[in-house]
Amino acid sequence: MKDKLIIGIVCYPTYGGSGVVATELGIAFAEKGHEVHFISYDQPFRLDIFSEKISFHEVNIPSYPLFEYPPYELNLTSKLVDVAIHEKLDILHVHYAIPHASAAVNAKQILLTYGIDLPIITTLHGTDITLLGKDKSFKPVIEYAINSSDSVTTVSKDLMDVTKSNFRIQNSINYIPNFIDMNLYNNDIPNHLRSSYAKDDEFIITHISNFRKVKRIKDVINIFNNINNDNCKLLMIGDGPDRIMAEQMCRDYNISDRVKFLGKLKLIENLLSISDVFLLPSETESFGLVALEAMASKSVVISTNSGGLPEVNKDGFTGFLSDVGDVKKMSKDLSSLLSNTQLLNEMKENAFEHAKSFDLPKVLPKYEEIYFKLCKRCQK
Ligand code: GMT
Repeated sequence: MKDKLIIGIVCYPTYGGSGVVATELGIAFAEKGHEVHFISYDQPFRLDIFSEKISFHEVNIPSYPLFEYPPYELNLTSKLVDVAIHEKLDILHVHYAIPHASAAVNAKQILLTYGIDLPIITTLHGTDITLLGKDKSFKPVIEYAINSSDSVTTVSKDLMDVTKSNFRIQNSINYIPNFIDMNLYNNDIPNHLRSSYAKDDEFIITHISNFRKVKRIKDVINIFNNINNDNCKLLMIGDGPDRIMAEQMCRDYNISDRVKFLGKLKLIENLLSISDVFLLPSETESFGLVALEAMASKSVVISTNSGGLPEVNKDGFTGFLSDVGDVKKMSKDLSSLLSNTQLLNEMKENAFEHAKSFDLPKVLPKYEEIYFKLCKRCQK
């Protein structure tokens, strides 16, 4: 019986949680001896290691004068067929419903004509269901892709409920939470790093995102501006459409000297290790992987209570939860943390302890079990 698999992974290569989860899952499987093939239009941003067990297959999109819009999904489908045949994939794990899951189910149909039955696992990550899933122009495709996958997983219980209530789901859905590798969070704070952003007695507040509307960047700046405490710095990590607005707000509030916009950084563990409080006032968040990464770095999380966030951030224990847009309460929670060091330190430890329940070795077997159950060659 086969005990090492050949796994195909499709994900977005860009700065975002679904790409991070997919990449780290692939790396972890490669470390366990499985062969992993990443397929995307660019090298996933966290895929910066060399391993003989990992290959990357780039999807090329040729231009053709007739195409006003590049048919990426078709190029991806062809690439999936090609990789499945020539690399002899046992399973294909796609992250994000569109176009990945729909390309995968098409590829599966094509592969059947070659006598290959490739099992498809689709992991839903959030906005594919909560934002795009509500858009009528995508809905039938997403529904079909979910129902045609051999296995479907969601990253939170909340996302599972939302998926079931938004779509006519005929498949069973498994909940497998996102994870972190606690080994990466040793919490030794590099002194020089802290001192380059703040004085010894200053607090460091952080926010990390893609600065899209759903992240409510305005609330981040307002929360920081509202607190009556000059003894802190705000580090804004990431980039996206609302960055310019946020920078302007800081100029208008005259707080630019205390707010640093650092852009897209890859190795966030180091920066999070110097963070005291992490702000995530999102409109919706299926899980909030970045909140978990902050907690693993002993940062207290002030977030909204939307989506799957309450499954990660425990109100009054690892941080505080508020209704979306309740900037007043989030500012009050931040002020009370910064004025009570004992509470801050206690909650930091709680955050770290709670993060351990999402450690990689606890989650990896859940995916592995599905892989082996579906792998045809493993049953012989
Ligand atoms: O919104 C983002 O940060 C990007 C997005 C993605 O697709 O990469 O993140 C989603 O997937 C992450 C990994 O599962 C989750 O932790 C995020 O909560 C989720 N984002 C939203 O639901 C808005």
